[in-house]
Amino acid sequence: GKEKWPRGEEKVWKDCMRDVDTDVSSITKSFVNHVQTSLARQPYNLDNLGAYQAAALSVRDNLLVNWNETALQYTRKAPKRAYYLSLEFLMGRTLDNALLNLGLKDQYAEGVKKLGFTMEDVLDQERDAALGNGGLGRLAACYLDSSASQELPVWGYGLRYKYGIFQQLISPAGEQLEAPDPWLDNQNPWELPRLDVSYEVRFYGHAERMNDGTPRAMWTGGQEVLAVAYDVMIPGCYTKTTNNLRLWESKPKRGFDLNSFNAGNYEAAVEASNSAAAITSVLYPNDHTSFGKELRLKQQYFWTAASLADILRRFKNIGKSITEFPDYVAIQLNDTHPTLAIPELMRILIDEEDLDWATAWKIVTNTFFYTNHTVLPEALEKWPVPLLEHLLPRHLQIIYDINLLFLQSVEKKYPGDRDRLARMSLIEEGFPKQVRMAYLACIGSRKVNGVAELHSELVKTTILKDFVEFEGVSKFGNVTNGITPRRWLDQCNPELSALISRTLKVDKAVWLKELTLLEKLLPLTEDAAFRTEWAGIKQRNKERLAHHVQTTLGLTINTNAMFDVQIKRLHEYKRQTLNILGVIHRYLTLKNMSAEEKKKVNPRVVFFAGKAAPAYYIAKLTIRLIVNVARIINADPDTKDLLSLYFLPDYSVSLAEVLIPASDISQHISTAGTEASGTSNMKFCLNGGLLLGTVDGANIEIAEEVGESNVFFFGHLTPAVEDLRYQHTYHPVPIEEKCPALANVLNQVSGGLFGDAHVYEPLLNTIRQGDYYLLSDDFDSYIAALAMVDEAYLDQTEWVKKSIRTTAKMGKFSSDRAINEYAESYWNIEAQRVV
Ligand code: F55
Repeated sequence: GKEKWPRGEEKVWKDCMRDVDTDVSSITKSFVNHVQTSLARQPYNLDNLGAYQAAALSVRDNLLVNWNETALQYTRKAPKRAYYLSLEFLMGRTLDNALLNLGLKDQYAEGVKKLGFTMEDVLDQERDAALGNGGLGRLAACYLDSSASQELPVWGYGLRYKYGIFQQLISPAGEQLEAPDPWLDNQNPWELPRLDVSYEVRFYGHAERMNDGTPRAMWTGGQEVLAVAYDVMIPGCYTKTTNNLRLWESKPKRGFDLNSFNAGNYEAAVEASNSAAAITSVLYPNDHTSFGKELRLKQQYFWTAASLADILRRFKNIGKSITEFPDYVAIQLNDTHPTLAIPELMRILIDEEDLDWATAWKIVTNTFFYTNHTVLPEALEKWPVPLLEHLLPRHLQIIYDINLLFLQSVEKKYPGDRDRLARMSLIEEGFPKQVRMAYLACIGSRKVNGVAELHSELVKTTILKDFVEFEGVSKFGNVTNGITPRRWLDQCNPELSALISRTLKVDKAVWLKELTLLEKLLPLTEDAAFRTEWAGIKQRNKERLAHHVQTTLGLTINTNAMFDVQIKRLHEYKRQTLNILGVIHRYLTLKNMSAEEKKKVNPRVVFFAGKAAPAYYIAKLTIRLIVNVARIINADPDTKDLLSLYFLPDYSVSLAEVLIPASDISQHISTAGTEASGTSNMKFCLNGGLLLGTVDGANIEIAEEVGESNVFFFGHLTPAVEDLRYQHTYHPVPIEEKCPALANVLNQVSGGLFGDAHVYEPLLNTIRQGDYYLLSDDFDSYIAALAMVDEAYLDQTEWVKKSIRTTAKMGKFSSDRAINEYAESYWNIEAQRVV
């Protein structure tokens, strides 16, 4: 570097600067050092948790070395950077991932062993960082891994929730219970508190326009809350690049209000301080519903305001004119949750930077990019105007101004089209009026994208149709989701990863970053010895899962069965109910079989896992039904060797890492047109599991890659859905007539075969009446598809070939491909080599 050392003797500094520890003896030294000093513990009574903490602290030191060099490089070169704003980052565990990305796993394993521990036990001590609900949050985590691995200058911004997604317990009756997730309780070695990096964020108060011919206003009064930064290191795979995820914590501006305290109003004083801390206390556990709660809106503004202030401060340090902001900064909005960043940047540019409206709007609309993750109407965020007016009066003014100018331009293009104006207005009429956040995100962004081809088409033809017509189709694109092969193959399936490296004779440092190289596995489908190795790994992964279930739940699982897995958030559109009704159908069929017939049946073990939003009654009933069906089926001597069923509680990233490599077949069976993409479908396929699914989301692109003969598709297609729903409403046909097999299953549940007959009526009625998600339309073809899976599984040679082909064709679904598409076609940023 050209910089002068700030003080002292340069040589002394330089001699003392450390690099990454790579040899076993430096590793054990650093480990023991942390035991002695950071942890202040005695070696003789160090337990696994202590060993994890020492290992983590020593790995963290290595990450920080790289992290500092990366930051220095970005500051020196001042390249254009991208920021990923997401209310959720579902990171899971860090230690294993960091060791693999640093290429130090073997060295640490050896070091830890010398000190009397096993790597497995040590890794198992770590709690998941579960700051997300599901796919949207995990996607953000995969994208951070890929950004660092591709050496792209990308930072994440989110909230440091004190409690992540709730812990799920299952009561004896089979009900979901929720407990808090105090993930920070035993210290978090992966974050660096930056108590010096903080911003004040205002709420409430009043906004007064200046009336001086400028668009400016003054926003004063109200509550001021402090945002404090915590930085999480994001190591790239086999690169020095280590990016940053900055999470904000809220705290009161002053400890508590001394005036109230002295006046004897202790409660009021503490209350103000509590209300500041409350902002980042808990992740909202709802996926696919927007609840309109004030605290949630506070979270959204708190986080967008702090992040933008931080981004602007960094931009100002490079000394460019504010009009060049979009040349240095791209901001990706992960769904509409950070949409307030749009009026917030307008507020800063106008009220603080004194720009005129047009200049400010041009900057804003060249800075932001918006990703939509769903077309389900109940998931589209809307905020009541009175709530916004109360909490963020200045932002409401700006939103109204944006709307006015926007509608004027619409009126100009379509004179007199009142319906269109009402449809496109940012404000939905009603009591109360509401702000349509997806529309605001759309008009305030440079580009808008969906997350799989079909979904992106649906965005253009349904929720944003008018906007496509008005703004032109080129603003609307697709970036098909991806997953990181580091966590979702190398980390979760080390045996398969090793087999691939050995077979391709390519180091994993290469193919993990160039995943299309997996295609070279294709010829090996014809190699019997390779197939045997492949099948052996799947078998051992099934045994690993069985062992996990045995030790955590005390249940014994038949590992000679086909493993059939559906793991995802519980939701009617994902149709776990279709799956459980299919299981019941199989059970009833088995009960009616002769001993002779049963001999031809291949045993099957069905796994479910997933959380339901705490207020989602029907989804919770589905869990209850699954648990109670499992209770009956697993205890039935007539069938238990051929069919068993498990609901694994408290689904998490770490549990997924054990389940996914063990799956023979996984289910992705949403009603066509409802699952934007899905990402676990990609994870299963990457691990050689076959896919049973509907023609929806990324399933379609997976089938395009592996060939339709290697997936099991069923069900109606998207264009039929609207029609079928119309039929349900205006020409309903009783289930008995339409689908006798389903009617029979429903009647068995109603009749009490699985206990508590009355309990399930509301769930069964969603199918009998309306059947919005079309279970009765797809049931017969679903059962037929399950039979085809059974049939295919009988020919193990052909099955293993399909499995190898599936893995070989997953290259497209690396999140490296996805993040490079964002970098090139959206953000216009370039890789930065850190040496
Ligand atoms: C969370 C909070 C709200 Cl308010 C709304 C939605 C969510 C959420 O978790 N959404 C979500 O996970 N969406 C999923 O995103 C994935 C990544 O793009 C898709 O693969 C998946 O299809 C979609 O449902």
